[in-house]
Amino acid sequence: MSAAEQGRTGDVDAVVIGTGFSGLYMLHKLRDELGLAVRVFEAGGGVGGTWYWNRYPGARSDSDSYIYGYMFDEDLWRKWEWSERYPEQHEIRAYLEHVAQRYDLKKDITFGTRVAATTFDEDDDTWTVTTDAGESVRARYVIAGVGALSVSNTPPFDGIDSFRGESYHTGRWPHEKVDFSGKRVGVIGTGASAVQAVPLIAQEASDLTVFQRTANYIIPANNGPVPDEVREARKQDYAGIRERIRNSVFGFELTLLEKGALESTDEEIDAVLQPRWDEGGFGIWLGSYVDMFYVDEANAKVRRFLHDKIREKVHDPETAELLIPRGYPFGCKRNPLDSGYYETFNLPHVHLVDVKSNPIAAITPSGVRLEDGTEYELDAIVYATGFDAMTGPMDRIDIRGRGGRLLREKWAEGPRTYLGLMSHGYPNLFTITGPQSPSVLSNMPVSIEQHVDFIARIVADLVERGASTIEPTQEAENSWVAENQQLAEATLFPTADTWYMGANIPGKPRVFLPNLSFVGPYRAKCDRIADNEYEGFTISTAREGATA
Ligand code: N01
Repeated sequence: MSAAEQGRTGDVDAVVIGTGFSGLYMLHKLRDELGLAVRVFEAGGGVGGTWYWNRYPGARSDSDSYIYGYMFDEDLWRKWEWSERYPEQHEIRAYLEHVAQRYDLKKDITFGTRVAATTFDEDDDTWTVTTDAGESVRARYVIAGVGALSVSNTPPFDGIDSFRGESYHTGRWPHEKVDFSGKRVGVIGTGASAVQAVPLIAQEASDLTVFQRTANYIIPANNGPVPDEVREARKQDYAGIRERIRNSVFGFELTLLEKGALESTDEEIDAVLQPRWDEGGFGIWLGSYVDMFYVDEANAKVRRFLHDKIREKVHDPETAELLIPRGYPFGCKRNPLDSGYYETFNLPHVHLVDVKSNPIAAITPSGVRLEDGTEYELDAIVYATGFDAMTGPMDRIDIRGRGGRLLREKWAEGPRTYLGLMSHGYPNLFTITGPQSPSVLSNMPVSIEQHVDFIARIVADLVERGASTIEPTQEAENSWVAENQQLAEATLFPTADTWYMGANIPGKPRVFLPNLSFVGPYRAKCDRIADNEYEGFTISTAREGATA
């Protein structure tokens, strides 16, 4: 019997959920490198995950394209050409389609099918995965590549179904082009999706009203074609780039400064931030002052620079003041990158409405009504209202582990995991870039590759040993949960109402969802744990019980 065949039970060895960056690479790794039988279920009609659903105007990644892709295959990385500094949605979809074809992945993917439930059978250490089409598949391993931002959030506004015009959510955009020409459009929300969509919607709409609850710190993207010599130099530096992003803080080629903002004069700060502002991208956020994440006084020094920039860009002083974020620190709410967002508010047909001081009371048949009774007549409403982040995609699956315990009940007060990878009581169930891993605080493809490689290493080791399950101990999980919160509480992140904190969903527990160990150190920690006989995990062989 081959190593791959040892300890197999079930219809397949592994079920993978989702075909975004995570699921596609996981399938390739388990099937083509480990020789396992794998089934993949995908709710969408094609590959792409997040990029399959988020088709709103302007949708593109905020990571530079040369590092927004897989780096496990040098030939794939070298040969794929991105057209601009940041890849647009349709190009990312084309890239993932190309990946699916290159590794012949589609034959093992069932599209248009959502995993509804998965239940662990303690008698034979397998999971039974059930789909919304009524199919059941038994597998030893289940790997959730369900994405961090895949459950869209539409606030339960009164009267929402009464609206007679068109309604859209950025995270569930139609496949055909939506034409806003000559229409009065309302956009609710001012997060990264709205910031990308608003300038383009404004080009078509006859009248655009943006309903803003919280102003965001928005940094220029500075998108455009990448000069040939820069592209060529990067092509020559595959190994260097790969090494640097794998060992970086956030998965980018950005390094935080040693000298803090607190020790710097305003002139010195301007001299540091201005080139980063001109360069565009996340340099101001993830490649400047580390103390701004920990000390509000340091953060205020960076905020001063950013507030001045908004006043420079927006002509109407009242609108500029409304667009200036207040009451929370820069960098602790995901700051969007902009391609003309602020300038859009200089157009006569674009209006900004503050729905913090005067919240939306209801959606009416003809538009939006605020609490003070003001009505906005609209032909279309765009809900750019975000996602039930990180835990939402796991919560909507009926996941039952040992003793039939529902994962969403176990996580009712916030996620409980070890390494953001597994949860005690749910053997052989892995989450790729799940809650309590660096995930959304990094350039996602880098963290996805690390998790997929790590999961594949674990599975290969289990197969090699003839082991049937791996599961974190209760103690290891408790310490990871505690460490996760301690790391967050040392920073200013918990002081902002963000989806990082679950604060965007009414009733969701206020817990910091990602992990602040940082990309390089987290990778090293995972490797050390595996080298150290999977410290914090219990590995069992079938019928014999615990062995390690
Ligand atoms: O969602 P969001 P998003 N009444 O949650 C507002 C990633 N992403 O889709 O801030 C009125 O950021 C809400 O207000 P507030 C990226 O990680 C990546 O824009 O909660 N308003 C907010 O303004 C990003 O962070 C890219 O006060 C309400 C907005 O809706 C994440 O996805 C591109 C409201 C939601 O903003 C989510 O971004 C796009 C209410 N009841 C997105 N409820 C890339 O570059 C909510 N809002 C890869």
